[in-house]
Amino acid sequence: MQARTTIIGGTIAAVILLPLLLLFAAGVTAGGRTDTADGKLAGRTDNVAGVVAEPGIFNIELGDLFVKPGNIEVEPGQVVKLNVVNNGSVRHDLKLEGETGTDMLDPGESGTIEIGPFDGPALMWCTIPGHKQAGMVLEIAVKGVAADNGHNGHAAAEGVDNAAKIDPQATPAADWKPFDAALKPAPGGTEHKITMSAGETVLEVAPGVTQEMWTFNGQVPGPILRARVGDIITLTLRNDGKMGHSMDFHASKVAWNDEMRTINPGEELVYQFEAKHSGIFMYHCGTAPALHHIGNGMFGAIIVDPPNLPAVDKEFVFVQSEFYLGPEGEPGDLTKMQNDAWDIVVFNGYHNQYTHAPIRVEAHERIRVWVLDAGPSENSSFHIVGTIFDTMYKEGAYWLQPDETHGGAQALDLQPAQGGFVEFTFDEEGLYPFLTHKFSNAGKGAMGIFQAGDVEFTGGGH
Ligand SMILES: [Cu+2]
Repeated sequence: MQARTTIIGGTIAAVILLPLLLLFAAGVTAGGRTDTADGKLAGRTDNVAGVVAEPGIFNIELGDLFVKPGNIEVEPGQVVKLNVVNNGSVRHDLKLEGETGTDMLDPGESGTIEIGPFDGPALMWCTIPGHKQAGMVLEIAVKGVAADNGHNGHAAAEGVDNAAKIDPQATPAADWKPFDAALKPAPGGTEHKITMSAGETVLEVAPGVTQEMWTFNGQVPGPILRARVGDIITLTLRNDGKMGHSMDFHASKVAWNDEMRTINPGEELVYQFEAKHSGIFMYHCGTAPALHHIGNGMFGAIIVDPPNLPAVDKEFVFVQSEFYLGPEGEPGDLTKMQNDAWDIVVFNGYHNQYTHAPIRVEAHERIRVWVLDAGPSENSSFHIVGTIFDTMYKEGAYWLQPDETHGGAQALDLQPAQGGFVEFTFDEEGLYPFLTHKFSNAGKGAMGIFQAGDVEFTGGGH
């Protein structure tokens, strides 16, 4: 009987959780666009989602992340009524050409709108960023009017590359400040109260190129946190943005449906955990499509020091990520994210950041560099030209420490959401480039320079 109970429990859990998990992963699938056949079928057989008997009235269901039916056909010149219900677990709306339509609907909420008349095809979509690209689109066709006459604008827009462009020769403005890679020791005490603000912030990602990044505390990466094994972290996350956001600390062991839940604009949650394991851990927003939120900058690192971590002269942290540029000043492109088509790869959120602002150290200093690969989808092979790592720590374990074998490591290899550190010295004064040794990415902005000693730096290293 015990076994049977367990199986039933598991089945129930699967039934409840599967839709939620699909939502969590929705960013990596082609999206939930309901096809024509499904829409028509729903219209004939289903009074919840589809066409009801009365002419000009349509029942439309919004879900995570779909609109059902995905298309309707209206009479020419007809004003139609849409009864829209949000059956999803996060907020959605449905607006004609993204402008007029329903209010933002909470889960379970519904609204009725009148739109039209139409003389040609039109599109409605959910205006929560990323949801349209994930498939939350309602296509409106007009009887007797060809669907493919260009009024639509949809297919045309997809074919145009209006993404912001990187100029590899450009240099930052005089008032530009690099992300400070220097790492401070963990703060004293064993309890750390942290407040973070989730939101959207237009940031420069390369000289003269800005994107609307989705951020923790308005920066990419988010704040670098540091603690010791056994410390208690209490985060208050406030959503100051215009869409739902959430937090997922990889350094924590907590229930996904509680601490990691999405909060709406204006809401707060408290996320408390004990740092039970050491390492450098990613944190990120997990709100659907998580790919879009991470790919658009909502990540950071928390370092939990291994016990007895030796003192060094200098410590730095680099968070590697890829960006998928949208139009200037707008969010990153979810379709590119789904296709692994990144435009730039960066350390600490800025194209070639530390070639523009080399990191000053001294020869013979012992240096520790922590590296996190935040992805969302690309690996890192962290290498420094001109030195060898005598210590390498990756994903909670030492891979290499100095001993009589004189072992040396040349690259710290990381997959997305993995991290570690390396230790080394520079034996001569001079310049030491660092990069991901996946060279195509080094050429896309994942490069920087250590300047050891008082040497002249003329810039660029070309
Ligand atoms: Cu988010």
